Amino acid sequence: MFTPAITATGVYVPPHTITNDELVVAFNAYADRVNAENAEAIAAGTLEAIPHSSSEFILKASGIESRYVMDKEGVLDPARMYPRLRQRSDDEPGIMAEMGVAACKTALGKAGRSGDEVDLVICAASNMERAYPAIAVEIQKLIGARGFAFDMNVACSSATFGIQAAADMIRAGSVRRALVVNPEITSGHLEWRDRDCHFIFGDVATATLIERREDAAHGFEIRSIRCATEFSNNIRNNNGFLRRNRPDGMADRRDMQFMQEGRKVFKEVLPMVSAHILHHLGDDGIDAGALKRLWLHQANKTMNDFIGRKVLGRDPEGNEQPNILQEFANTSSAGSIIAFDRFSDDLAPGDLGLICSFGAGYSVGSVIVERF
Ligand code: CO8
Repeated sequence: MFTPAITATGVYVPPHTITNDELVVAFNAYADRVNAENAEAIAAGTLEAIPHSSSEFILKASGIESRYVMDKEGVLDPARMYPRLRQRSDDEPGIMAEMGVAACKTALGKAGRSGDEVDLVICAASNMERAYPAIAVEIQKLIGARGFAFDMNVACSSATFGIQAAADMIRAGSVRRALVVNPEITSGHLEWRDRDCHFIFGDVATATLIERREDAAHGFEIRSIRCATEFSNNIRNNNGFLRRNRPDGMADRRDMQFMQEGRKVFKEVLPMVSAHILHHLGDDGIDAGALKRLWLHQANKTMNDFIGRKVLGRDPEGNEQPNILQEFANTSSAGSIIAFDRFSDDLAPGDLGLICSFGAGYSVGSVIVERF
């Protein structure tokens, strides 16, 4: 048996930023336009007018100030409200692979490794741009990796579940060096025309390099990993390969994009995640007070404040539980890895930390790491 370790991470940041104010201007223009088109029905009381969104609400309800996107113009066009992403030919790298490769190259560069030293690539994300061939196999080819590659989807928990799969294979000796890649184009499956959620998500790609501890001079030893799932319809997207078989075929249906019961998610996921982390720590004989850092999933600031308080038994201080959601919004599986990437260099050998992601499924994954 070998000991797996995270030896580097990489983050690819998309080229465009959308602030809350820009988003709200576009949404309100869309709402005014639809309301004007339906003025008669609204006046007759057969249709409800779409209310305006507000930057104040977004910041207060979520802590989000801006988000990165692969295309800004299409998202902010009130007549469109989704990204304009060029259709690539089958001979060009796909957009997810391209974002993922950029994150992989950063991670490999930090660790002083080359692509041909990698023998497993897992592309773990909340949506894939095509059914097959796997995005991971395309990334494997583009970085010149050996071995094998596959895709997996556990929504927001994809990164930690991917780390578990890779770490277990490294532990068992079936692979030596793995990249877990999380290219998230959430702008493609967010419903930008829905006031309740139009502000939640952003695009990004992250990559996590996992090696045998003995192969690296420094990094974070993976002490243990715990994953759990419990079925819920409260975060759901019904799009899929059976779409054209439905009675209304390719109709513009709300349930073909991200849907959630935000309040219920809040209420149900918070106790599930806090209990999950505390059980994981308890099983490993680690006192929460020994944790130097919590790198949590980045969905909502109030949610993270609550989990931090529940786990540590007090308000987190300084950078104990860093948030990046104010800059990136919710980037689904990538959020906790961005936080880890940005806020882990200062930890000293022997320091313990915990990466935790949670979301649709429901799903929750936690990784206890120790700096060396
Ligand atoms: N502007 C102004 N007012 C608004 C807006 C808006 N944009 N939106 C809602 N309001 C109003 C509502 O109408 C409501 O008014 P009233 O009280 O009169 O009914 C009031 O504001 C309060 O609304 P809410 O109760 O909905 O507001 P909350 O305080 O609950 O905040 C949140 C909403 C931010 C969505 C919050 O509930 C939340 O963060 N919930 C948890 C979210 C979460 O963690 N989800 C996880 C999903 S991520 C995941 O698993 C990955 C899925 C795959 C990725 C998909 C990518 C697209």
